[in-house]
Amino acid sequence: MSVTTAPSARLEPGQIVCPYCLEIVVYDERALHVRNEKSQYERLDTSGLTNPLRRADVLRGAFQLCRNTEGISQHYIPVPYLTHGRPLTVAMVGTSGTGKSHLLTQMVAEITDGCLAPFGVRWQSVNPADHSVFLKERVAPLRAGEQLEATGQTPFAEFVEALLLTGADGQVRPVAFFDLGGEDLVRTDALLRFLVGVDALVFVVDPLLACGLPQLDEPRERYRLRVSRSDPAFETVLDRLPRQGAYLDVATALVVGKADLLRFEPPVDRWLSRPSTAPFDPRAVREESRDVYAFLRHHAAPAWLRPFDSALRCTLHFASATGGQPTNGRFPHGVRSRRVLGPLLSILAMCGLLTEDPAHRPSTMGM
Ligand SMILES: Nc1nc2c(ncn2[C@@H]2O[C@H](COP(=O)(O)OP(=O)(O)OP(=O)(O)O)[C@@H](O)[C@H]2O)c(=O)[nH]1
Ligand SMILES: [Mg+2]
Ligand SMILES: [Zn+2]
Repeated sequence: MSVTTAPSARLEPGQIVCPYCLEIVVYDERALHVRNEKSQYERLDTSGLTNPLRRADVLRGAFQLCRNTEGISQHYIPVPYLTHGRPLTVAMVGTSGTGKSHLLTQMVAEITDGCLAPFGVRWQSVNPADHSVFLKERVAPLRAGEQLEATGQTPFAEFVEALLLTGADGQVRPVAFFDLGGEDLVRTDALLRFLVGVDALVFVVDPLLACGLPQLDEPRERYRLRVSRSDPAFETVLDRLPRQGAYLDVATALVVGKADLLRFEPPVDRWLSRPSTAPFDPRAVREESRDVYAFLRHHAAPAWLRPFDSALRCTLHFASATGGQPTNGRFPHGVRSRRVLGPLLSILAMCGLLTEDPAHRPSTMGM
């Protein structure tokens, strides 16, 4: 029985939920805008766009003004997000410093490196200008060994990157990633309203906060951290989301991040050294989920597993975004991610993007 219905459940063909205010939006050429060099939005008059190639190119970089501004500031949605099928929104969850931004950056970097191709998934950007900013400001510095800055607080929760993914069945879906700072994720006001319409969640467990293992004491002291019984961002987000009866019906991945810190610890060592191989293997995902579950049961307080206990569909993963610890804001030995694609593949599988035949889309997956 449904207690609260997610907005996407009420949609008719052609309708999309605004990723920001959750009102239903229909593509409307009279509300289009383009961004000028000063990053201001200007009205776009499409009546003169008679050349089909130029028209397609202009629309690819255009935005639609969302008509709803009740309790929320004026916002614009990229046109390709509205014109390529049902979007999939993904939010990173975890308290400040757990490694959400590094993990997301490496996931996107692997997608744009073509790592989803063996799984039958192709990509294109949703907005070419925003995508190139993401590559320039996040992917390139991180790959050059620079640590990314903490995500600051924001008055408006915007997705940081969005890609058009063509699934194995040939269907295109816009996939948008939200990456808020940990401090914003514990807010209970309108800023986090977008979470109510989110399709997938990636909960990032920081082993420095979750696991009392003695080999983590040295880095824990260096960062002045303490082992905690739970993550406040997990709690707030889980509390905010609508449920299907007792459970959240949102594709969920729980990731033990910074797994390089645990690389000598069985079974983490075994998983970290395994490359992700195509085709997608649900059995291997179940095995890894079981190992992560057992690992957290043994080394962390029970509340760290709450996302798994709360979600109908949840897989568990070990991943390292950087492959090692930073020193003075840099990764002196370079940055080498491990298994960052695993949680993303699992979410894409849960949302049907890895299945060639739509009739065989998985409705449930996980343990
Ligand atoms: N050892 C190790 N450190 C990591 C890894 N990923 C991130 N870090 C470090 O963890 C710290 C926080 O990383 P962020 O990605 O900024 O964390 P965040 O969750 O986005 O934090 P907020 O934006 O403040 O919410 C930084 O010092 C990173 O260098 C990893 O895979 N391994
Ligand atoms: Mg961040
Ligand atoms: Zn809106």
